[in-house]
Amino acid sequence: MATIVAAEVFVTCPGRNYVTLKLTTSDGVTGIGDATLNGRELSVASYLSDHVCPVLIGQDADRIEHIWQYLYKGAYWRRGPVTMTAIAAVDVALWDIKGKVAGLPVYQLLGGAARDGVTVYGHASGDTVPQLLDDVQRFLDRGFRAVRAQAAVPGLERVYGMRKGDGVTYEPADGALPSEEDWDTGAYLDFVPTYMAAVRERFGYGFQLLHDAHHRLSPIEAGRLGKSLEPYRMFWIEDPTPAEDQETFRLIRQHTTTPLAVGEIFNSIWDCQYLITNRLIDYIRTSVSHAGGISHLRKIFSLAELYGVRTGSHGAGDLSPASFAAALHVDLSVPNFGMQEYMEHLPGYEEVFTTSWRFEDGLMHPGEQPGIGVEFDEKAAARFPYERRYLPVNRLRDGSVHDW
Ligand code: GCO
Ligand code: MG
Repeated sequence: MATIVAAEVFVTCPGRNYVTLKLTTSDGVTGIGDATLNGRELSVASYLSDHVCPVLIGQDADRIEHIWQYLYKGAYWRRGPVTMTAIAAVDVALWDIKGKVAGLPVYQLLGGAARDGVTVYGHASGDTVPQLLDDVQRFLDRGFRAVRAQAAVPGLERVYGMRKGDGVTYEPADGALPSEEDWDTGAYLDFVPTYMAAVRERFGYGFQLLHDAHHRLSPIEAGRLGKSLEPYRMFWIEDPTPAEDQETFRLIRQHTTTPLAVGEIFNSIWDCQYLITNRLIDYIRTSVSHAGGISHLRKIFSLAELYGVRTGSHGAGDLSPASFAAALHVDLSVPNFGMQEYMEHLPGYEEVFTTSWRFEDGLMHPGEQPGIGVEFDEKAAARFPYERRYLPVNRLRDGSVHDW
């Protein structure tokens, strides 16, 4: 039996903050898991190093499900983003170790590849419609089969989803205190259909088109957005409402056939149960690192499979490469995979993380390296100390705080 002999937490900022858990076994095998919670990184780092790492020492590293249950039930205080991100990091690190011990990539341990590759969508954005169209072109030129389109809304200063400057990667967290964005739902609802029309007019229907409403709409507004986008045959609209009141999805469903994807801020199967079992969404879009790791995500996806709901793993750049790789292993192996976000990471990550995934012809593959296929260089990480950064706060024109 190999026991866990070391559990270490690293917080590093190569371009953006990432929290990484590294476990070492008595056989000298190491595994890593992502514990990054954007804008709240240190709370998970503390949860792990102050409360989880001490109880891991001496546990049998082979018993992934047992350790998951020990951390979930044993803490008494359940669920929530901090707890579930910490448990996810342990879970992924243990799957990484199991893969290395077996000499197999994790997707093989999950049943093998159910498809040749994982369809991913890229993030196109623009301050103007012509800029957005150029950006969509850039992704299509790179071979992407699916593109998310977001454009700045005329009259609003700063809107979710816009890349800054010439950077290739969108990054919402900035500022040592929260920056501010402004919002006007009416202007947004009028504008989005005009640029989706422009995208389809220029590029046609030979690729999948997606959009993220980022929790800003009421149910009836979400119904209106979905209806107005029907001519452009969206693959999905994502997070139309904050999804706290899940019964309201019935209202959205009554008004539109545009598919719905929800779940990036959900943390457990209990957050997903109602939407899935009532068939109120088309894609469950939870993440490996915020929903309890590979073990728990697989349960969510299996529940979804029973109800004809497909998967749509969250893959923002604020989930570290360890998290993204873990998602690819799950995506490749589950029967009901739908679509994986590939936001890409801010330049700088490759100084700290070595990855083995590959992108070819619009599909991604996690690679054949044993474990999750990501290595973490802790010496390099030490060169990039933590920098406090926040996600923005969003306000309506009258100054009230709105969902971001
Ligand atoms: C997405 C997400 C992200 C989040 C980010 C917050 O669809 O990728 O909405 O852009 O805003 O993960 O940290
Ligand atoms: Mg989103």
